[in-house]
Amino acid sequence: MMWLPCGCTSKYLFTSLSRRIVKYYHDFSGKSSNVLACMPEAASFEGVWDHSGLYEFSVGHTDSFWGAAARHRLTWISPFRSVQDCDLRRGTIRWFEGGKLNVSVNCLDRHVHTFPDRVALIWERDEPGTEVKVTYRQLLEATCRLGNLLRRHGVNRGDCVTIYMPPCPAAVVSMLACARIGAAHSVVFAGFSAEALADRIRDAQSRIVITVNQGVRGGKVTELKQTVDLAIQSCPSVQKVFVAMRTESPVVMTARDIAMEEEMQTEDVVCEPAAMDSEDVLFLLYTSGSTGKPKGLVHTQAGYLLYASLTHRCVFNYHDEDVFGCVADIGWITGHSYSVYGPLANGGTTVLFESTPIYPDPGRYWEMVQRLKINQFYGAPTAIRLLLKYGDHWVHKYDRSTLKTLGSVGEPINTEAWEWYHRVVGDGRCPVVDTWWQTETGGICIAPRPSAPNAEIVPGMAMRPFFGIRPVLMDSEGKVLTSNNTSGALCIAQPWPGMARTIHNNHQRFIETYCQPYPGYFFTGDGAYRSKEGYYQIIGRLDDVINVSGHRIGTAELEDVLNQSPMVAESAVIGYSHEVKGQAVYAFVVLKKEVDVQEADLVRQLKDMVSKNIAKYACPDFIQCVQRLPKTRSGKIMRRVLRKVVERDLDGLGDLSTLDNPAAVQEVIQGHRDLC
Ligand code: 6R9
Repeated sequence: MMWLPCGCTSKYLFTSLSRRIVKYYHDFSGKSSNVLACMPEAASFEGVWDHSGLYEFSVGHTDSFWGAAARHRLTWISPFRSVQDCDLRRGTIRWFEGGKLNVSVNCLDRHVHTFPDRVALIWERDEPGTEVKVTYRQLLEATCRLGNLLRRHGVNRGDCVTIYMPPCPAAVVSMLACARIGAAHSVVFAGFSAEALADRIRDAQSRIVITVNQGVRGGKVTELKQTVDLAIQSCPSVQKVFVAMRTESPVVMTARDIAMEEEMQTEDVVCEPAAMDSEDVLFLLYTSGSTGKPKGLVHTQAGYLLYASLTHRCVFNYHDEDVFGCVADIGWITGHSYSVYGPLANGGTTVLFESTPIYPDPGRYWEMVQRLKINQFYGAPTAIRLLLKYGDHWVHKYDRSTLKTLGSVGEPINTEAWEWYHRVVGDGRCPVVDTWWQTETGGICIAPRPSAPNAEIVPGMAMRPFFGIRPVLMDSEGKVLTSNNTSGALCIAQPWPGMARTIHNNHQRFIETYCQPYPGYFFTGDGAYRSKEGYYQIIGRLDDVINVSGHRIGTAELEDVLNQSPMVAESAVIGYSHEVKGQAVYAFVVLKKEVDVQEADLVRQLKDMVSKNIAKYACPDFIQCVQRLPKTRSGKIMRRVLRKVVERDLDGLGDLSTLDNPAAVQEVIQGHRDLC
């Protein structure tokens, strides 16, 4: 293969490329494969009669396609003048300019008019059987109350509110209340440390942070309010902390803190929605890149919402009154687009999952599917791999007959996990949709069935581009690869409404990361394979980003933390393939000369530092002390060599001629043998 992605070493991927291709056909909808089923507005497109026709139309007549979709799917305060004004070379992306709308009105008010008592949210709390249902009417009322409260505390249009909360209705209310009054939100995953939270609050310059007293997950309580207190010691911008109560445990409240639910009670249930421009900011979401600090990707109002809503409807074949179960945390883009914005824009019923796949036992997901009558289940391969180890009986115990579609996201799904998901969880009856996308793309870009319910599905492949998405593969010289059965760097050739607009406070970095590597194209950072049939399979990252259980971690970010230890002179971090997590972190550290420390103490201290500065999931599984790191003559660490050593592929070490210190490699090999 020409493109060997440096971040991706998963053995699963390479086996899946060469495996026997099995095709599955389903007719699960019971309806016809009428392409208009998920997109009635396409009736006005001349000459479109099937899925591929609609796809061709969407990429060839972009303005007509997205213009019709935007008029049909969104409720506008005033209509847009132009569909798009984009230039990928310059990194300027604008959709639906001149249009005004309010995202919370699109997610709430318009549904309250038609079905006020439909359940919008099912909060699946940590203890099974204690779920809480929230109707559209209730959600709108709470959103209005909080919108008014935020306004009363001086939050203005354009401000950015940081939300540090686990999945719960109060978190969704917080997101929608921001949208209601025109403030942007930045949801920070509640597993992040105080340091990581502080970095994000400072970057966003938030005056308000919203949190809960405590989090509850997997039977354990975490002190989230305390983490916020610690974080904001280094965040001078923060003036107020709103505290919602997840548990009954009181927390210390200072003059700066506001008891959120109590104060909301005194607010009006009507809150005038702000008339937002299509391109005003809806939210920032921080994600790791290959260099420097995490970047705050910016998503705007109309394009993002439209894209989240159409993908949710088509990719999962979501129908009115279905119960949609996305188990991602709202701190990630999957939670934003498919627990909150997509389903709510579609008037759907969406599950907010607070627990873990194995709490109180490995039957949790399927017991929940039975109890909540979930129709679409959307989860991560890492959880599937974990659960299949516990055996089929945990699945068989529960009735899963309501399931219609099974989704996968976050990382490549290996064949074994795919087969198990399909055969055991879905009883061989439900299509498995492997959905490829990113924080940057806003919504799903490649998935097996963008609309046609009977299309064939190849296991472990994301397969087909969604409407409006034109994927291309590039060779190492930056030329477009036109043939099939080839791999290359995955780019997208034309803008789409859901794509991120910029990096908060750093448009230059946006241009350098996404627009400059292949001028005129959006570079995804991933490598992909295109099969003989023209289907796409994602191989993994081409940059120094590690994907641990579907969470992105930059190697530079981790090295930065390790290098802060007074004992460490320098470090190099790589990802290696891991049976359950997909990838895991392996760190090499060079200690300072005078340091004398027991290895076990060192490892404990460094792991503590990573948990404190980033999050627990980012901790290295192995830390190896070395005298020196293999480097090129120009001083660059040869991570490729380190990766091969960890993968025990000593024959694949490749060209070592540029190596400055050949003895370093032998030493690394010996140390690795001793450690593992
Ligand atoms: C949605 C999300 C994005 C990165 C992406 C890629 C990996 C996501 C995938 C997948 C293979 C899939 N990724 N989905 N790899 N198959 N179906 O996960 O966003 O957290 O930004 O991560 O995740 O490497 O570039 P995000």
